Amino acid sequence: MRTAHRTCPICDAVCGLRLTLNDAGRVLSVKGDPDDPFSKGYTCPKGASLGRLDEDPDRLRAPMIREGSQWREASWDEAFQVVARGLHDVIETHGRQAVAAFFGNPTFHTMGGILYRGALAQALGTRNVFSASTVDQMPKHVACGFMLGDPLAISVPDLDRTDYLLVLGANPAVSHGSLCAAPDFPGRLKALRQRGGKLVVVDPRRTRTAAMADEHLFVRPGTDAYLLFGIVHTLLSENLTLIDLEVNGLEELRLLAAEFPPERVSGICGVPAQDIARLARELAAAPAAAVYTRVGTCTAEFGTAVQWLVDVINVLTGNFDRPGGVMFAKPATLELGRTRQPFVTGRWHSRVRGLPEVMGELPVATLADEIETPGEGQVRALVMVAGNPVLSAPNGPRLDHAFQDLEFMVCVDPYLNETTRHAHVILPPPHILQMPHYDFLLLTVTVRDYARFSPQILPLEPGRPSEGEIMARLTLIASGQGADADPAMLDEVILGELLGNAVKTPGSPVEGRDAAELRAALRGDSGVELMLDAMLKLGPYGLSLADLLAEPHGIDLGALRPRLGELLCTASGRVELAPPELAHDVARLHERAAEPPAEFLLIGRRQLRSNNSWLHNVGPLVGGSNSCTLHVNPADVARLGLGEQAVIRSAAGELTVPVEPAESVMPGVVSLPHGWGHGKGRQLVANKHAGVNANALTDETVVDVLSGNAVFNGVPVTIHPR
Ligand SMILES: Nc1nc2c(c(=O)[nH]1)N[C@H]1C(S)=C(S)[C@@H](COP(=O)(O)OP(=O)(O)OC[C@H]3O[C@@H](n4cnc5c(=O)[nH]c(N)nc54)[C@H](O)[C@@H]3O)O[C@H]1N2
Ligand SMILES: Nc1nc2c(c(=O)[nH]1)N[C@H]1C(S)=C(S)[C@@H](COP(=O)(O)OP(=O)(O)OC[C@H]3O[C@@H](n4cnc5c(=O)[nH]c(N)nc54)[C@H](O)[C@@H]3O)O[C@H]1N2
Ligand code: SF4
Ligand SMILES: [Mo]
Repeated sequence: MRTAHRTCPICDAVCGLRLTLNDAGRVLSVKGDPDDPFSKGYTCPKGASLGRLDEDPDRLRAPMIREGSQWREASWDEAFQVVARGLHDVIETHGRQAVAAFFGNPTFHTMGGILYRGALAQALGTRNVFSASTVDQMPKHVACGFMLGDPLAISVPDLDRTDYLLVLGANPAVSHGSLCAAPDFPGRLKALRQRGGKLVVVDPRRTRTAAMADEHLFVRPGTDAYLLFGIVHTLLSENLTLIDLEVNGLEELRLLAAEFPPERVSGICGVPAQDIARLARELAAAPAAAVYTRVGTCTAEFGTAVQWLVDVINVLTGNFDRPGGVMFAKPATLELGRTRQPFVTGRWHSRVRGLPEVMGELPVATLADEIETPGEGQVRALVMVAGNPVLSAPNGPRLDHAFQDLEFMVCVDPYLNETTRHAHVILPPPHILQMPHYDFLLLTVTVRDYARFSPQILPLEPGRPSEGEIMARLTLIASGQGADADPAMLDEVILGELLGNAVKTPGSPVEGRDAAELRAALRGDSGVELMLDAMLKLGPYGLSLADLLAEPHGIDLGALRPRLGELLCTASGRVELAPPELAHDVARLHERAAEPPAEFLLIGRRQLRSNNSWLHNVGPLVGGSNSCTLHVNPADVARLGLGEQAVIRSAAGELTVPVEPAESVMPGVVSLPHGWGHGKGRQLVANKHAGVNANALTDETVVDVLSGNAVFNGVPVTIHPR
């Protein structure tokens, strides 16, 4: 028996785990790590199942090659040869734009995924880069980009010190938080109330988070921007603002908000006018308050407008970049990707629908168009890393169909599932316990500054590449260096660039030093660890990998401190309250307000034991409350005469679903969880609990215009008895 420690890689909460293993390396138990200064022993049913998940017999052990409908295991050398040939043939015949890449959500939860994603996309040399960002948080980036100049400057609510938290479109009691890393989010919410603070939840469902709150308000799906404008209107018209930052655009904002008094927006969003005005007054009066919003409003038609107005309110009430309000984490690693160039979108456009590029990528909502539409630049090959868009992207069934037409597809994925079944080659990453772990992304959105590294717990089998090596070899193939090129070569290029830039950067801790000497001093057992060591040494705390190894439970770097001055990089040097792009988008709000509302609106729902599409193959995590049912308000069940099943139709498709009457969902709204619709892959347990694909109903032709983000909430549907 031995004990090992590791950060859970599944969701954004970064919980520390304590595992016991037997001598053969089998996991006997998984508990929260009580010595982790950030998560303090907290864990959830998914973290506790990490051993079961990792030992899943359906996890692929060797690369898989498909010939026609036949799959066979192959050696790594053969698999990379086939990838090299497949990509080469498409690039030779059709050029580099004919190759697309998709990076799914787990890419951002592994070291290999995050560290090589940029290099792989660059080596492919295509503009057809897609990621889970445009089915998730792209509106947040766009709003931060226009307001602060930096799309990565994402603030988090200062959960442990706030006196008033307004949550819209997030259910952290179930999701455990998103773009806000706060282990034991539910406990932190309880603590807020225990210290006399107030929690208000705005959601079309009475969620678990709403049940913990002082107050819950139903809002009509997709209308939060109106509600928030009503709050802004009240703050400005009642002179409740307390702006303590240099801002621009206050007068433009005042003009825009003048059109949205609470009395008007109330009829659109369904929240009583007096409640809207009261929320504004309470936010202004609280000693410290924060407004927090996530997936429920990002994946909606006015996603970017909502993210903007949330931060406008945080600024107007004097709660931006201050303790108890919303603040910015200061991660231990060098902050990459901060170019300090003015934020722009639309540097290129998608070929078929002309949708603007945002942060170097195009919207997933148009991937099927790019594959199906003939012409110069048609996508004919796909490199898919850690994604299952057949279940997770809008109109997934259309993608399911489109993938059949690809001349070549390679997936980096542990499973043969609904998406990877279309691949010609699947390259499986190692077991989770064979991977070292550091949360480059999530540690930039923590509610306390914190760092923790988890070394690999079990060794790799001889000849088995790490996820980083798989990504490096794909990158080398994409750049034309062939299937046999040494991944260490790429690591040296990346490290050389990192250090080379740092020694030339004024103010860097290594300014003027010799890059080769710095390289020689790096320590780590693999490329990803060397990169981590470098980024820690270039980071603001002067830490190293050795320092993190010496503290296996993680290091608390303290409560968040104000740091907007370091991040703000708008051309004006001020926080932009009414950036022209966002002000312009307000016209869309006026247009939509004039349209008659749909009879039913579909929204999503996350389930405690799920994580998007990929945990349904673990026995203890499926069944019972974790089933794919349509929540319908009992009044609507009675009015429509629904029985056990209903037929639900949208502009995109139709499904027959089991009905679960639920008081928690507001009348006129129905809720279906995503990530289900299994049955076509090799996942025995998931196939027995198949459910239906919610994204057969979501419409890929509708996006949040500024960000290109998919719309999963507020989808007009009709419901019929079956
Ligand atoms: N209707 C609706 N649709 C939604 C949402 C919604 O709320 N409603 N939410 C959206 C959101 S927020 C997101 S983030 C997306 C997620 O959508 P995707 O990014 O497509 O992610 P998943 O569906 O979770 O699929 C993850 C894939 O990664 C594989 N995988 C798991 N671990 C690893 C690993 O360590 N390495 C590699 N290489 N692969 C791994 C899994 O087997 C699976 O195939 O779904 C979106 N889709
Ligand atoms: N258990 C579990 N945890 C997860 C995941 C999972 O699949 N399962 N996925 C992970 C991922 S990838 C992410 S991005 C995060 C997301 O984490 P959260 O952002 O907390 O996502 P949800 O739990 O989907 O909460 C969204 C809420 O928005 C509500 N909503 C829907 N439409 C609207 C609207 O128009 N207005 C308002 N105000 N509310 C609306 C929904 O009812 C729901 O309660 O969760 C992560 N954690
Ligand atoms: S809350 Fe998230 S990070 Fe924590 S144990 Fe559960 S799945 Fe893992
Ligand atoms: Mo997500």
